[in-house]
Amino acid sequence: AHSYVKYNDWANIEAWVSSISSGNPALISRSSLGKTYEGRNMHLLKIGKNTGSTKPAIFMDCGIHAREWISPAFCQWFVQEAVTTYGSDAQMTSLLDTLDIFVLPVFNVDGYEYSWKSERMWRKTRSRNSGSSCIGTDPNRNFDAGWCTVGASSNPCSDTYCGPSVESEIESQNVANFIRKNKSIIKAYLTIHSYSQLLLFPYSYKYGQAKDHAELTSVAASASEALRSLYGTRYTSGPGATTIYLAAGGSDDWAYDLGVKYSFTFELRDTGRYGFLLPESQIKPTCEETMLAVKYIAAHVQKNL
Ligand code: 0X9
Ligand code: ZN
Ligand code: ZN
Repeated sequence: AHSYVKYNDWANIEAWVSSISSGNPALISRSSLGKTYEGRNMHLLKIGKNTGSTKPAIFMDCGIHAREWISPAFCQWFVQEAVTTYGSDAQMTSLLDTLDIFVLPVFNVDGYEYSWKSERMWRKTRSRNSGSSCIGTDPNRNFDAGWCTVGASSNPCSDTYCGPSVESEIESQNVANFIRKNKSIIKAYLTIHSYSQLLLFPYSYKYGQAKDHAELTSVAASASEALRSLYGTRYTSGPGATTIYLAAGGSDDWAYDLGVKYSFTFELRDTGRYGFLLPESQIKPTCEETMLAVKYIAAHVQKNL
């Protein structure tokens, strides 16, 4: 059965998508971005008060990388927190009255399922590679942002394989197509990973500063401070290239260069003690503290509409 304080497999997440949507028809509508390589549905939830007209929006995805289980757990937590605090929490209410938040609970569904059923440390998609017996592409090296120039591999057996071409993965295509189509309303792009306790913004494919560097630096620092205020968890924030490493083809850089100014990558808990195997006892505190950072960013977006 589904639980917010446990890691949920894909069957439980799909059941949750249905129940949370049907249980909150005034705030949630569901759709699909399309199918994955293996034919699973990329369920998308839109959370927001229906105003009868098109609202500006924030797009957030979780589970680009299969083994980062805390990430989908956060997307589920976020949706639940949004619907249960709407009407009582002034900030959440105002947010959902003004903005729609698109949540993709699991981006790399095939990989996620594989990490449950076969190989816990799987990262990539599950697509076949011609001329190789190695499986999968790193979806976060597959976007059109300096594609495969740096910090990515052209070897299909590598965990950071960039794929045979830009957006070769159907999952990347589905996400990129949706964001391109809704480019005029999407004001922020948030992508949730683990681990390392970082809040990153463009660029990662080059050392050059983003034109919004000053604003992004200050938003990321304040969001990290908000996160830390709950349990003292320390985050480092900064451009990807100088904060972790140069790595091209990421969704954050791609969204930013498309024109989505507020583009952030979260690397959730921890800093390596458990790494990807973060104990379930940390799901609740991790999600609660991350809510504060996401809400800070969302409030900043709202203020700057
Ligand atoms: O390397 C990544 O894709 C991310 N780290 S992870 O350990 N979750 O794999 C960081 C992504 C930062 N952004 C870009 N490289 N564009
Ligand atoms: Zn990741
Ligand atoms: Zn809460």
